[in-house]
Amino acid sequence: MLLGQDDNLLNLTSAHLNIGLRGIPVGTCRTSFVTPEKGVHYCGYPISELADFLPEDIVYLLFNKELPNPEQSKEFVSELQSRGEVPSEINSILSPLPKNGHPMDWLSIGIHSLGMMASNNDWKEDALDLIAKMPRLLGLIFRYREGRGENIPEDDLSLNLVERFTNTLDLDNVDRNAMNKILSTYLVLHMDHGGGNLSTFAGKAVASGHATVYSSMAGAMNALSGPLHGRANQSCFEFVKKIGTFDPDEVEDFVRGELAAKRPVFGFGHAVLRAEDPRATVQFALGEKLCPDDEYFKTIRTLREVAPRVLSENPKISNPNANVDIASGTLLNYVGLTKPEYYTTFFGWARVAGIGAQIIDERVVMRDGKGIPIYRPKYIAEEQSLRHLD
Ligand code: HAX
Repeated sequence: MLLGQDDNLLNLTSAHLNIGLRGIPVGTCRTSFVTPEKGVHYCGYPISELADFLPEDIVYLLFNKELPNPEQSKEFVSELQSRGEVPSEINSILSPLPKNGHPMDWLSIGIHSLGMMASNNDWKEDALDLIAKMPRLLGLIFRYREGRGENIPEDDLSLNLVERFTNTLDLDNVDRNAMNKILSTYLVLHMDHGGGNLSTFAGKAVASGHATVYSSMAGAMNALSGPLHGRANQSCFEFVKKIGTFDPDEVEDFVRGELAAKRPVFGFGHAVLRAEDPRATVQFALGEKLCPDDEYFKTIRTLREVAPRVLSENPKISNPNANVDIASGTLLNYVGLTKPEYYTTFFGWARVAGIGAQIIDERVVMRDGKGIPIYRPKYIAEEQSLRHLD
């Protein structure tokens, strides 16, 4: 069945309905694209070439569509520092929130609250301000949620984004340099992933009605919090912990057991990629340098050898290789960020950059600066809803 004159041009049929818009083109994206072999590219650069950059440089890239030179990089770091102050009123909002609430719900409330206190009602100003305030907000969320609301260090605005977070968190007995390195890489790898992933799409859709960047981003974070989307990284590390061995035969038995029980083998497979995700490759290389003898790292090293072979036996599985989530939890855990329920908040922190840049593109750049109109996809009336027309 064709759906009408305009739809005819796109060869749309009823098979395209009620499938979550999968594969249906709805727009263009200026910040990133994903290819089956090399994964995500930011402004044309394959992600594998960007992994070691400072997160601030990649924010600059996503906003300006070119990498900064050393002077621009320095200036941009200072610009974000000057935007970083978080109003102290946020403390009394976060402190009474339910401690057993999911950190992603805290993050959404935190961003929304910042919007009420700090929005300038300007797309770019708000997007950059929010990026600059995220490290402190996230650090405060960790502290209040864990009952560590006393003696929080001042936000040191002379530090970079990642350092401001670890300074606020102020954990004892951790290697702060290793934590900063893992978080920097994590942020760069997760900042953007095309225009149609659920959280990015949701954020841009909310912004299309001219809600503020803060409200749009809170909506995006709610979308990201679902177990089928961003929260998969939490499940993935919980899965790795459950395996409890790095012996290849035992790991293979475990993988086969999960498949027989119709449970996913977390950390493997992808909707678009048809090779190992380069973001996984980068994190494995980092792990080999930092923590080759860590118990969980040994497990994922074995899993990386065993699972693709076992998953390949099922021809339905389009990509049996490792995805981005396989190693990130293991690395975060190794540097002292041991609670998987927080892992999606790091994902959210990173995505604020990509979603913010895409919101600006859609609001003030595209269509010769006119911006994209309010989102309004078409839904076809079902017979039931037409019943009273006759
Ligand atoms: N374990 C078990 N079954 C898997 C699988 C895996 N790792 N990967 C694919 N399959 C199954 C699918 O569930 C699907 O089964 P049905 O036909 O019964 O529905 C079939 O193989 C075909 O799937 P596909 O076309 O290869 O892949 P999809 O686009 O449907 O799914 C997923 C992609 C990532 C959701 C899937 O590979 C999966 O569930 N992986 C495990 C969970 C996981 O690691 N999630 C994190 C994803 C990270 C990410 O995308 N970041 O952006």
